[in-house]
Amino acid sequence: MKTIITYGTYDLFHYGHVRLFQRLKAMGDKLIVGVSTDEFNALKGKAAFFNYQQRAEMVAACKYVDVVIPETHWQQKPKDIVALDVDIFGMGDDWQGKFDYLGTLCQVIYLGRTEAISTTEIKTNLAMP
Ligand code: C2G
Repeated sequence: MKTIITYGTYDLFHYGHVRLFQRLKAMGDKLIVGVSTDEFNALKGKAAFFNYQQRAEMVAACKYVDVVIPETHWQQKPKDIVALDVDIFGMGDDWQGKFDYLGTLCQVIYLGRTEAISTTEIKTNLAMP
């Protein structure tokens, strides 16, 4: 059983997130997704449109996702990796290099972001007159 983990806010859940989950799940058997709580989002300087429960519900409904856990602080990743017996930690490559320190605990990979879609772009486009 190969277990993969990733973390994020996933506000205005979109196909860029889905394609990340699709590629991560294809690397193993079980995909765990840490969804940032509203409190942690505030620490990240992000204000999500949907609250944690709503974002977690949408991520959990994705067919590539097996388990959803709350992401409450930056330092939980090593504990999660050990406690959940994670083999691969994966993120989009806007995080390239930022989590290499986890390489002592599991394989660390960064996947190409899906072009031309982001929560910020959605919000900007919707706000345009
Ligand atoms: N992503 C992607 N393609 C996009 C948009 C996002 O692959 N077009 C990926 C990002 O690279 C990230 C994940 O989707 O791996 C979630 O992105 P966000 O919801 O923006 O999460 P972020 O603010 O990057 O928080 O501890 C890690 C943080 O919680 C990550």
